[in-house]
Amino acid sequence: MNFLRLKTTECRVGVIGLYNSGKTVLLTSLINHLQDHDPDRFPLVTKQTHTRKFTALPPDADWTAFNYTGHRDALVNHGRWPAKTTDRSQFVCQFERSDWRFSDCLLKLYDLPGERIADAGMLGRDFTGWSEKMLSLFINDTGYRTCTAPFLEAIAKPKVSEHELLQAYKISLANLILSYKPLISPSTFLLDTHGQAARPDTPENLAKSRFTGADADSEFCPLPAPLRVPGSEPFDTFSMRYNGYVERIVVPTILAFKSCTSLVVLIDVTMLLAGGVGMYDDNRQIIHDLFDVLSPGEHTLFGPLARGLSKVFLPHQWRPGWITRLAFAAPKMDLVHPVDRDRMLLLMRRMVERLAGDRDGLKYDFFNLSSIVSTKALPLVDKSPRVLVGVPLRDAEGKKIPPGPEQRFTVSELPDDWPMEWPAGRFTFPDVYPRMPARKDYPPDQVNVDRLASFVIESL
Ligand SMILES: Nc1nc2c(ncn2[C@@H]2O[C@H](COP(=O)(O)OP(=O)(O)OP(=O)(O)O)[C@@H](O)[C@H]2O)c(=O)[nH]1
Ligand SMILES: [Mg+2]
Repeated sequence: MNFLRLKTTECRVGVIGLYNSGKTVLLTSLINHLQDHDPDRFPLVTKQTHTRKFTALPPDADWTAFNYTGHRDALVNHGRWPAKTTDRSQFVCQFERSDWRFSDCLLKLYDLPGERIADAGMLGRDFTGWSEKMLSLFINDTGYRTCTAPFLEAIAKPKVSEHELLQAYKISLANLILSYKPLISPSTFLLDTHGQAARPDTPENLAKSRFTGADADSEFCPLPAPLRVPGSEPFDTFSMRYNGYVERIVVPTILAFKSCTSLVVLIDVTMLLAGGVGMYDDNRQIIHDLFDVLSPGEHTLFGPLARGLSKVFLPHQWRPGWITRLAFAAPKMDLVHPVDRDRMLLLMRRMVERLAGDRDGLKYDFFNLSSIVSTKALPLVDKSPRVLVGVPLRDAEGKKIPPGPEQRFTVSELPDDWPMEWPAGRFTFPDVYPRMPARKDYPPDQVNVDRLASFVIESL
């Protein structure tokens, strides 16, 4: 350590977002750029900022290591995107920055499987509170009412068995998945505790092969008021299983993000447009639930002054933590034509700005970004379609195909504002294979990941 660098500033940055929204790819690109830093290609605040002595460290005791090497290897040597995340993980590194003269940076980055954030509404609620929340959603929203009809019919019966209830709930969850609704809770129905994700199938088969709980012996589902009588079944059993699920799965995955100093919330505008209005509504609801739980913003007990003092005088592991910086990021900008990229930012702002604006003491900003630029765009002539060039990941039927030569393909025009209603499939942004330089110390082309990093890796 340089003798002038008397202390360490610890930055804990959590990345959250729906499944497939680009969290792991973003973290992989970010780590690559910090490790093999080139200020011209990745300016941290300015092009004059140099980093040195980058060291990867082991994760904290109760965390799985973020598989940076594996993810980068998949990209470089196999031309594949990183595998889907199946468990929460952490990447820890330490480095010096030329613009932080008296402190080095201990950076902790957090990743999770996107499915788990649908369980955020369980935190701070007992089984009764969660049941009420879910049922009010199912009853009051037309999209939900349709998908969950089997369950709503089952709970309306004068006499219904535990098995019937669970079966009807599982069919309803399967209907929600097939209607592109990401609010699937308990999330183990979509991604089980062994990291196995549900595969596309009929509702009946999904109900047979998946569990609404941690495993076959701990299933539960919401119960209506007449069935929530303490001392009766299935209320007592479901309450106990629910509490066990929250303690074992939800608390360790989601509550860890509460102690982050900065949070990156990925809003995959391309996925929301492609998925339809139901997916948009659910993503907004999930972020709302997450904000209730993670409460980003300055805590009244410690104002900005106390926070500043604690950073200067306390050893880093003693400093109180809370989220003071929030970055909303729209990823996969390279799947949108350049003429629409400002609209991408605007759509994200329209969707979530109120949620952040209502919080005191929170510094927030918006970024549209490409973690790994994997397309080129053809210029737009008059009213011609928007054409990109890249290596397609799927054929016309949506089936995955091996990498081939680059091809031209069209992508949708982005609207000026979210439509009042839109079906799944009206907008399309086809997936492509990643374009990743094979040279190990040459990080991928990115757009705005540098600006995002400058914002969330906070100095004094
Ligand atoms: N073109 C392009 N596609 C991207 C980019 N980032 C992510 N993707 C696409 O999005 C997919 C999902 O990215 P991940 O980073 O694995 O998503 P995730 O949020 O970690 O998903 P879970 O692990 O399921 O929670 C990738 O397989 C790519 O197809 C990007 O910068 N450009
Ligand atoms: Mg992931």
